[in-house]
Amino acid sequence: MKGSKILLVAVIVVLLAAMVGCAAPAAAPASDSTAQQPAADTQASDTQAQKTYKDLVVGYAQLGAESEWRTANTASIKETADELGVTLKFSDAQQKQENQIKAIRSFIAQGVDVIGVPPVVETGWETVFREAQDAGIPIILVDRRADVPEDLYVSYLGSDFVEEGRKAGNEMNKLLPDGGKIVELVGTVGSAPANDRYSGFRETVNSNIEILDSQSGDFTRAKGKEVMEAFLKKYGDEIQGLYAHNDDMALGAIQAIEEYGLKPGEDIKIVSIDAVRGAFQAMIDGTLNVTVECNPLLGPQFYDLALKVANGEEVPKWLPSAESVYYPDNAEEVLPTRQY
Ligand code: GZL
Repeated sequence: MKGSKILLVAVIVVLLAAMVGCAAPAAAPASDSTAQQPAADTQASDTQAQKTYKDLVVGYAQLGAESEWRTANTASIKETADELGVTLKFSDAQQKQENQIKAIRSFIAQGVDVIGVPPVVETGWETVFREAQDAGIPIILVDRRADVPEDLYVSYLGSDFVEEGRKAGNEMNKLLPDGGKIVELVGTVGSAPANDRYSGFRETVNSNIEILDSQSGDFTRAKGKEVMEAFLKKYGDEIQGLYAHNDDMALGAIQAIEEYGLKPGEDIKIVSIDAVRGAFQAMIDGTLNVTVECNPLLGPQFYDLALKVANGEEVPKWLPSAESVYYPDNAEEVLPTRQY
């Protein structure tokens, strides 16, 4: 009798507990590590793991301020961070790799979520990129590639420089259909854009176009002028064309050609790359014949990538920029629309 009474009381207690909803979730056996947490807790932990732009901290190790292109790239990175509410730690390496490496180490020490870097040259990055990997901080290559194992960076956001070189070669062929002799102003020695624009151009330029000389102007206007002065001193009016790896060097060379007494854009046909505002003005002035676009406004795409990476989402290994080619015939109409 007594036993059945106890059983009856136990049944009533369980039924009462179930009715007032206070039954605790079934405790998982200690050994079962995959036990489902209550829905509410699971949702809470997922939400806590997901970052938003406002709690994203990014380090950007900018390479320098050597060109109009770089100035526009820096503006895009900084302005977009402000618009999105991202905490940006920014450094300018004055085109020195050791300064970029120092900046990356500083970002690692500060424990940023993601590091963005446009490597000034292709080589010499494996050690510091591995330090970032060991610290669990993903690297996004922006603008320029680095010659490192693919597992050391999560994605590359930037142009196809080889294709830009191919486009430049095709444009030079159109400007010198019967062939001719040209000189080349190369970008920063060892940089991905210089290496790739050099090789891409040679894939498409016609064999009746002879490259008399090829020297680096380090992507700057001043150096571009200086090297063009030396070319003119050595080859004079033998030069019929110039291939410049960026508009800043082309604009410096235009100054040198005018000071020498020849007409840039007429006596010497000029093909350049970037499509900065200064290039459009030169095409309006008739001193530049064509510019191949290379887009520096990478801020929005960069932070979209950075947030996805910080939240552990899959991203493409390469996100190529969409780019065009611009000519004098509509330069006046297009110039007001250009953002850089
Ligand atoms: C290309 C970029 C180059 C530009 C130059 O993506 O790295 O560096 O073409 C700039 O103007 O200095």
